[in-house]
Amino acid sequence: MSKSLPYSVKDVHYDNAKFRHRSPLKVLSQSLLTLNTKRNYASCSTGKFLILILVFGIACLMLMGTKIPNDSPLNEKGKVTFVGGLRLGRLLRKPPRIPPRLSPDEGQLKDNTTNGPKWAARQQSVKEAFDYAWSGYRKFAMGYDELMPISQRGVDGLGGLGATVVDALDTAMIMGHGNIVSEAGSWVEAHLLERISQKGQVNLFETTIRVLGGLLSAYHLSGGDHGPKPDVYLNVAKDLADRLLSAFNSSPTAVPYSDVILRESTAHPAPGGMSSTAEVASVQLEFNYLSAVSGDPKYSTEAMKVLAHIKTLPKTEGLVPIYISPHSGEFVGENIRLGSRGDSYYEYLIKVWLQQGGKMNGNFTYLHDMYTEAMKGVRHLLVRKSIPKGLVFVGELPYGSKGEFSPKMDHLVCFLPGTLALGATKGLTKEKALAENLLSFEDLENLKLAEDLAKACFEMYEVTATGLAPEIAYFHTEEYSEDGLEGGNKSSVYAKDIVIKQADRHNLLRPETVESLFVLYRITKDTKYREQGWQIFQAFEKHTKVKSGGYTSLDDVTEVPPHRRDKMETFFLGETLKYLYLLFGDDSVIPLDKFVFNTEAHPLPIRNN
Ligand code: DMJ
Repeated sequence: MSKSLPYSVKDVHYDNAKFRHRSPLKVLSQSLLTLNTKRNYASCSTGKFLILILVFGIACLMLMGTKIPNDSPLNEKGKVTFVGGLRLGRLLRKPPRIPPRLSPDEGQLKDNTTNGPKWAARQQSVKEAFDYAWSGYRKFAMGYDELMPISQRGVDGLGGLGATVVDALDTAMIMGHGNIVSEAGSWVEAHLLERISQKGQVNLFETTIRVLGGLLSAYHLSGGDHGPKPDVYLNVAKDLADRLLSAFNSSPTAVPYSDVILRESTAHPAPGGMSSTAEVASVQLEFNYLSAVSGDPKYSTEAMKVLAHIKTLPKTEGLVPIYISPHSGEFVGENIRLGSRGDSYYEYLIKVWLQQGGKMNGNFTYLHDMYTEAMKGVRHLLVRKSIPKGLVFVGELPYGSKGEFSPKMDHLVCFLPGTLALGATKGLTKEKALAENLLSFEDLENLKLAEDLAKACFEMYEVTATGLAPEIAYFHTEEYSEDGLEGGNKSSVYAKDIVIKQADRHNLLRPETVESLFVLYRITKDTKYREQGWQIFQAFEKHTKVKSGGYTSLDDVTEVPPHRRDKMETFFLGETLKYLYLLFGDDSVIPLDKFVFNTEAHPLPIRNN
């Protein structure tokens, strides 16, 4: 972990005590203290006398008050209740702010075996893998979007903004890779502004989540002791976002066009005219944060119009089609799925709400409502169990809720366990959220689904010969079966439950499963998620590492040795290795109740309360 991460110096002021329960006595004494020190109300003796009488009166009430019928001091929710339904705790619970500190349970976690030498060594292996991936990229492809590790050259598949450099930058910062931070940061400083002013077409979503998100996260995390000063990242981010804004300004509705010509600051729709729902609804974390740190509201205003507009559109139990028209502003078609083109719409509903302060900020309650309804819809319409062994998976409705159910699940859907768990506990550990009575029925349902789905996602790896997941899996159900399409690992208990079609057997080094394992580990503290992550990491090491440098995508995960593709996706450095590194490390690094990760794994701080 880089010592230079300035968690406390930018724009985050944490209140670890936000949700902590306190005894009424402690609250009383703290309130009294606060009155004394902060307001000086009690500087005259009459004031002190009055406060003493008040305290005495309240204490009597607490001791003698008529309790709810069964004579128990606690009602069924564990809260003290008095005559007339008056909850004194509520009156008194205006605790003074106390300095951030770890609660006793968090303190214990720091020095128990969860961070012993085994996990430190595994984390170090991930750091070395990142170094290896970066060295390959630097050697053959520096400044290109992606490395083609087999042909040992670079390729610009994302518009030519050096996407790997920016995607990798904050991972290097989090890992404390000073040299890589210097190399990547210096490249950004020397080249990126010029590139942005010269390049042509880029996709609004991809450029926002990878490049803008990467720059903003680097701005937040950078201490400036390696690479350029943090403001360099911010200035480039502003220049880029100013051009990307044309996607919003050119559209006749609140729904932005999908493509931007950077050098002209103009925008146009994708061929076919439609935008993807996930794409237009997954730029808000980045634009909001840019507005917060630049002081210019225009970025946030434009981006949030999209979500406010989608709120007004008709949905199917909270679920939405994967296409939306920037011309009419309406959804197009009936195809509902949480895989490609649908996924991060659901992710950003809850994450934007969290970013804006969650319950503390009433302006965004609609996002939480949309999320809650959508997850109910997922549980009702999309969740099924496979046969014979009963894996819980999320399928698709290609023709809407009246059409046939498809038991197809993209690997992309594996972001969902992490999002569900995060949405349930708001980034706290499950233990803490339970102890503090913070989980609603919905939250508990979602947490359970998160754990079940994470199992299906992990088994998508376990069931193949390489130990790596295919891009898409189908699940065997009463209505759907296909023989002879197994993953190649005969010893897997779920060999019969998971069907992998020929065309879907590739692996692009995607992050979604390890992302969910990371979030679930942080929230449940169940080490099985770490062990699963380690198993996946070892499979990447074994089958995707390229001798001359870097890692590569694969054509077919069901055969050994697998036929290799020739691409190292930027998200392998931006997401996959970052989540693995965090999974094996200390929980206090990028804590989940203080940061939200954008959909490309770039952490952005949660707004101050
Ligand atoms: C990433 O670019 C993002 O996570 C996006 O939301 C979905 N796909 C890739 C990684 O698989």
